[in-house]
Amino acid sequence: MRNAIILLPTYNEAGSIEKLITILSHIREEVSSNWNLEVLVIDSTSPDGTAEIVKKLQKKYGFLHLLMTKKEGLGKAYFQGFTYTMQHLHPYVMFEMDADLSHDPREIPQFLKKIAQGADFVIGSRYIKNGSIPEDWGLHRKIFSIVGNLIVRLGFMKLKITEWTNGYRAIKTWVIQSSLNTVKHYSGYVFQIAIIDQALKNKAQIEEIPIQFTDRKHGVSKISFSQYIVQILLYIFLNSSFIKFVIVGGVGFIIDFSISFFLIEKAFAEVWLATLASTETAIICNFLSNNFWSFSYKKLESTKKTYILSFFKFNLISSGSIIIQTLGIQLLVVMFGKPMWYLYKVFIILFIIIPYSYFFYNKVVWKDR
Ligand SMILES: Nc1nc2c(ncn2[C@@H]2O[C@H](COP(=O)(O)OP(=O)(O)O)[C@@H](O)[C@H]2O)c(=O)[nH]1
Ligand SMILES: [Mg+2]
Repeated sequence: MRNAIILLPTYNEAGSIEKLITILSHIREEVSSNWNLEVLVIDSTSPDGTAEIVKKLQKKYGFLHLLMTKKEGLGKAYFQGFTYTMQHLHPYVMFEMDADLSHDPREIPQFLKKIAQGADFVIGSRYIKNGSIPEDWGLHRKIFSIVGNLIVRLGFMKLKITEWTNGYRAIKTWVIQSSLNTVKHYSGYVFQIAIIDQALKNKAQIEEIPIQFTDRKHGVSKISFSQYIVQILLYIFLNSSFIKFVIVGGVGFIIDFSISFFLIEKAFAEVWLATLASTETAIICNFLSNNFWSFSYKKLESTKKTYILSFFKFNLISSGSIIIQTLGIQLLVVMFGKPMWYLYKVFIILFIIIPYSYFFYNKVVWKDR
């Protein structure tokens, strides 16, 4: 029988913890033919006596564990909870779950079903079909949550994952193990985003199921999205291979342009020769920067053969983008006239060249293994 451990971080959840644990005891029965479900409450010494309630319940429920921590935020509490669970409770899968009843425990069996079917990481999403956020949320809270998740999706160019910030998830132990050293440096929503990002980089199979998020009836929220917005943007900027790829492309353009300019204007080289030299230099720079920076987590095997072959493919993809750009811009000039050529160029780069190159780099050169 495999162990599934539900981690419940609490800070002042005296109003909901007993009800939640009672429901969890029923869920434990419900899934007992396949899973041994246990619960770990990670309480950051709540002044409202949450831990006392848990201690009282422990007399009744043998599956209930309690870890006391200092008040150092949600990320730290989860880090300590994961570490404790792996040391003492032999988990096969660990759940992140809020203790304020915003996350409906009756959805747990669906998470477990996905895990049993082979997923490594199941995200409870409010933003896929049949998922929901509370209707009575204020407009600013709705916007923060929706736009926030959209920014993360686009920032990482991982459009399939719709939910990055909400902490209702089932994660296999190996996934946590392989990312804990990195994610422990983050807090709040950034911690939640970092876990998904690291899991993707470690090639975990991630799936989403719809959840209905309900507002807490007791107590108050301790984290606000706006508080973390700058850290979230910073995390994306420093960790998204898509953003790095865009930066590399931009630098490549500057290199290409500068060399051409120098050779043509100062060294009086033939235009075609200068163009050949500058584009190929930019391609080499891009290839190396992408390999060692943008896609460093899946960088090429360092054998001569792999390098030469991949570099050849990279050149082909780059030549493709030159052809697309040339033909595209000519087509638009014929259709709409010449004066706006620079707008066409920007448009083609943003909406055709960037998606095209990113797609083929990921599918042909730096393949997800
Ligand atoms: N142990 C611990 N739990 C926390 C801390 N901050 C928040 N939590 C818990 O994390 C869960 C989500 O927090 P909540 O304030 O409801 O955030 P929201 O749902 O995003 O508004 C709840 O169960 C909180 O009690 C903390 O510093 N330590
Ligand atoms: Mg909450």
